[in-house]
Amino acid sequence: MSDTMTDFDPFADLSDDELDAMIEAGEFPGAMDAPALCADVPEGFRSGFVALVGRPNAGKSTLLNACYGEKVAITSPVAQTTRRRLRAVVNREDCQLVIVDTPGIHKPKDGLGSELNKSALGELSDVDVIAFVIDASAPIGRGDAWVAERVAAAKAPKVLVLTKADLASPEEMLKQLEAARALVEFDDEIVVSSTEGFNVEAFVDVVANYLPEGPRWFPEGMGTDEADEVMVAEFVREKVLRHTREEIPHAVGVMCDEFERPKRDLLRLHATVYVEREGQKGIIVGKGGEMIKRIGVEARRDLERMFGCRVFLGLDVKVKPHWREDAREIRRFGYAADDE
Ligand SMILES: Nc1nc2c(ncn2[C@@H]2O[C@H](COP(=O)(O)OP(=O)(O)OP(=O)(O)O)[C@@H](O)[C@H]2O)c(=O)[nH]1
Ligand SMILES: [Mg+2]
Repeated sequence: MSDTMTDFDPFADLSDDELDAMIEAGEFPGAMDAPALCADVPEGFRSGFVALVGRPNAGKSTLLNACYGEKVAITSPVAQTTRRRLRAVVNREDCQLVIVDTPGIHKPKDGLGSELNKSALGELSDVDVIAFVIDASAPIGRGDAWVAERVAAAKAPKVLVLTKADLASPEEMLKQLEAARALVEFDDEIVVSSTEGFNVEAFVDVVANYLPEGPRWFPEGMGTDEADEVMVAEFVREKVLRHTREEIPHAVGVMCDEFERPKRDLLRLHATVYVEREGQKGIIVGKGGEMIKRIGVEARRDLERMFGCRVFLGLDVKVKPHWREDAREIRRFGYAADDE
């Protein structure tokens, strides 16, 4: 029997009469509880959900991308880059991980910040394994301790992931490991560098050890749970984060308001970049529109790679005062925790 899900039919050996008899006797399982189509996996196969949690900027989304093998989560040096939970299905021969990237957990300063925290903390009780991601190159401080308190209260096994190993010396790493071990009682630990590809596969293996044995729940081509329109908005927002600083990255919200495929190999997209003040709009538009043009070119490049076709991307910049304090606006942008 093959180990792919596509040609596995658990009822193939039954005659029509036998199938009818099963249905009459109520023994024929429904679609949801049928032996999973992907049940034909090697013995000892493990599968389940793994949450990446940690302080903002720890390197969670970069680790998700490294495991997935393609960029699906946006990343930047700005804290609170991730505003929505993102699930990506990572397939290996002996396991299937649904890796859940979460917003950095922090002391919230506004309505948006509270939603981001809620979204991340909500995952702690919903997953099979918690990977607590800590930056090896930044001192462990109150921020990590705050996350640690929440992680400690969760029941799932906990794996310490010390990342950005390429930025720390072996001595610094050892000190950091010691400090991290004091935060929570971990079941396991691993040092990785997502940008260098160091120990990424080892991370997958370590985490998989703590997953229950089970089938491949999702088809291998499953990808992520994010809608295409959201991906467009997020990739545009990433470019804004990478080219602006101080308060601007935090004041930006992006919405994709047009997603059309006039031809098979062409996408016509439009997104609006919202900021809170006129001055911020001026910076994002830039002198003679230079900045917004650059944002558009870079976002288009990523989107063409992701969707595998040509992309026309139109962008507008608009002002929406105080949207970060407005629960309705936060929800409209898709940044509300219970909206996910
Ligand atoms: N040198 C190095 N840089 C890394 C590594 N992992 C992440 N980074 C960088 O660290 C910054 C933050 O990474 P993200 O993955 O966006 O961090 P995050 O934890 O998802 O942050 P939030 O979404 O804000 O919570 C980015 O500039 C990354 O390029 C690594 O292993 N090595
Ligand atoms: Mg992130």
